[in-house]
Amino acid sequence: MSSINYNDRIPNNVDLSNDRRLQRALEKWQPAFLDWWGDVGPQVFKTDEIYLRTAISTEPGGWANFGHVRMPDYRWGIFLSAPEKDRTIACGDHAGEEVWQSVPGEYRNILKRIIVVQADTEPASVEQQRWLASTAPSLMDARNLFQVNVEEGRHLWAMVYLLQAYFGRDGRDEADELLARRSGDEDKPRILDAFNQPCDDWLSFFCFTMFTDRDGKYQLGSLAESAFDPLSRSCRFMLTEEAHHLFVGESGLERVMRRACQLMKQDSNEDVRAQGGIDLPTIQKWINHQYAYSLDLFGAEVSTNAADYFAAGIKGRWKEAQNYEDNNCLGKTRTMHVVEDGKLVEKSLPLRNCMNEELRDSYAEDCERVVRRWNKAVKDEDIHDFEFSLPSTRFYRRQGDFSGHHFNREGNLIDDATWNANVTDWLPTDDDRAYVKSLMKPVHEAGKVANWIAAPRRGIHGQSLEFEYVRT
Ligand code: BYC
Repeated sequence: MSSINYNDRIPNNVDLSNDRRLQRALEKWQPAFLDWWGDVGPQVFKTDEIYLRTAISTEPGGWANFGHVRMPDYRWGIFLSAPEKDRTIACGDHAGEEVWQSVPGEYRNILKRIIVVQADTEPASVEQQRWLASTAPSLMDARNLFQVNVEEGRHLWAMVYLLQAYFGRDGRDEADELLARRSGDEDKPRILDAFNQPCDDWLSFFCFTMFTDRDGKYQLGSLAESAFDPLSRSCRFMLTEEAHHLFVGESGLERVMRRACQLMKQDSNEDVRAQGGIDLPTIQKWINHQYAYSLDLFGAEVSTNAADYFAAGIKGRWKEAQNYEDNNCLGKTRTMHVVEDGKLVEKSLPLRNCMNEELRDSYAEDCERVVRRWNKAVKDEDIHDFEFSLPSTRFYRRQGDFSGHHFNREGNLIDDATWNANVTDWLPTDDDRAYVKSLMKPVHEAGKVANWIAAPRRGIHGQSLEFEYVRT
């Protein structure tokens, strides 16, 4: 099951050639996908050879092959992790029962909805990032961007396979719609807010891969616990690819931070901007912004949808089967902050209704771990009077229970006047954005790196920084 058939027009390990109907449907979708890629995928180095990894197996270790590929020739395929023997449902009312190999009628709509939402984010992010390579700070960074993009394309394939294989005509229609919506489009936007925001500077890209791709990690992790086994197996393999995306974000931001520290020391007034870098407080503002947008992607704090998904066994918590003893949670409660009569108060609520918040907690802890690593890097660079921190999960939210109110970075409820007096210290201003944009000049020469970012410590797959990551 784990070996991939590369002779098929669509590489796969799902025995596609034995399901002629599905194969035909996917082969019909394939040229539409390639047209979409040409229209709104990467618009720079479009047909040059990029040093990319391609999945060739789903075995842990040795699953990827590295080589130069023109992006339109990338072999996007359908790969599911090997089935887990005797896997049972991880959570909810059916916990312990055998997992589903087909879609139960009563859960068809919610499963389809979740798969469509997940699927929609994948092409959206490619669209958001389509011009970024024109200002890449190095060719290795351009290559990393393209690696992320082709794999988001493959994740779209993973979800489109599920839609077409398990949801009949509806699924085929949804697959077409996924290529029709556009990030930021007024009439046909992408489904979730964070995927309609522009991503047109590299600080935003690194924040996106650090924080928004990390939401992806947690959502995929929660779907990897799903009772619908083909969804679980798709997500398990997607998570393998996702790890590199998070590395791109975390290490990219760390390089911008290190460079800021180095430039601080070079300037007699510690003025990083005077030296053409991005100062630490500006980086913190970008972090505040993207973290808040990414927290929104977990849904409302108190959600009957989330309770229903958990009860059905469709979404679990992070590592549900491994980390939690009580996988039913009926009758359990948790304390949540809610705004009542203009005050922030604690309230005890049924745990099943708080499942979005449970997942958001796991995500926030993971982000905190990265912030600790960044602060260590700042100290390593001999700067001792600045520390990065994450704002409260209530800060600057536009979805969920806190979206109608203002909170400061510590999570205290504040009035409009206090918000207005401080917002320029907390979030990027137009001037900050214009400044960061002014630094976005391409460095498209092998081995060179822009002034505002430190060189990476290592190249990709054992190659040096001088390696020809993009062959024009
Ligand atoms: N924007 O009860 P709630 C990734 C809507 S990223 C707009 O909380 P639910 C990636 C919601 O639809 C991971 N609308 O809803 C990263 C609902 O509307 P309806 C993507 C929002 O269903 C980087 C209403 O508000 N994967 O992979 O519990 C690059 C009530 O909310 C938003 C998934 O998201 C929002 N942010 O929670 C590439 C997993 N939030 O139905 C890729 C699949 C909520 O009442 N999705 N709403 O009209 C889900 O599990 C859930 O749909 C959500 C929402 C967690 C997103």
